[in-house]
Amino acid sequence: MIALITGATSGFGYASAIKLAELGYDVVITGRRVDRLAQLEKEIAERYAIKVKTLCFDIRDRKACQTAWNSLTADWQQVDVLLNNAGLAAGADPFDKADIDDFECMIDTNVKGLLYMSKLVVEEMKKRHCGQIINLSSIAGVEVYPNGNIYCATKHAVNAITKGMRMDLLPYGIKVSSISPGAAETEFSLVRYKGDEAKANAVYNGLEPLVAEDIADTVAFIVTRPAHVMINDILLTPARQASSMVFNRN
Ligand code: NDP
Ligand code: 8X3
Repeated sequence: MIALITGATSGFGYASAIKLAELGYDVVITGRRVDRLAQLEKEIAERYAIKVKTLCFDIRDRKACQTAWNSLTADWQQVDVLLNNAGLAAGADPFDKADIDDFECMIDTNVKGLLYMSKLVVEEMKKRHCGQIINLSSIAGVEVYPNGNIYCATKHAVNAITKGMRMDLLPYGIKVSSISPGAAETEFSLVRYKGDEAKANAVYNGLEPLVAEDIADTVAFIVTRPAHVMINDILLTPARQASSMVFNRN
């Protein structure tokens, strides 16, 4: 069994790669930070008797996705689980003040990158008439919140893509699921606020946020369902979060 995890250098992807290795999957781990890929490869190799392949590329670059995919041998291309996780929020500003470069970065990563990888992997899954795709959506794909504008739009797009894929890939026995987390403490907010630690930490003030392992556990739940069960979506929040905007902070 092989799992390909995009965005495995941090947060949900990193924890999910470890969890999938623990479940016995050989893992293909991807991201732009080569040092982090090496660190994860070492950590997995030390703990689990499975194989690891690292692919370092920018998912916004369609040719780079193709080149990375082509670098895998035919054996490694037999991916059973594709975790489309790489993504980000860039900025949290009102639409009129937000940076259009940030809009493009989010659309290119969260939507187009997910499509590039899915197209490559699906061709192989179709041949084998099986496979499972899990897309990282968000509570932001369910509810729009102020200053969330284009990030929310990308996650709404992920939900539409997930539903469309689920219908169109049904004849090929490919299951398509999504996971929609609320506030989870990873590098997400540090990236969103461009390194401003005070702003990033404030997101989780008075909450016990989700942690990456909560999402990894959700991934594990989805991939360990019996063959006749397809999880459509799992939305999970911290116990102190009831919607995108409703929190009960300490
Ligand atoms: P992190 O910032 O911790 O991890 C993001 C991962 O995405 C990194 O491995 C990063 O790798 C990768 N990535 C980002 N841009 C690119 C790119 N251009 N090319 C390749 N890889 C890229 O965040 P999370 O783990 O929290 O986020 C994972 C997913 O979950 C995202 O899609 C996010 O939108 C979603 N999500 C997060 C929530 C949260 O509160 N944390 C809640 C709901 C959804 P590298 O920088 O090495 O390229
Ligand atoms: C990340 C969670 O609420 O910041 O997708 O959009 S939120």
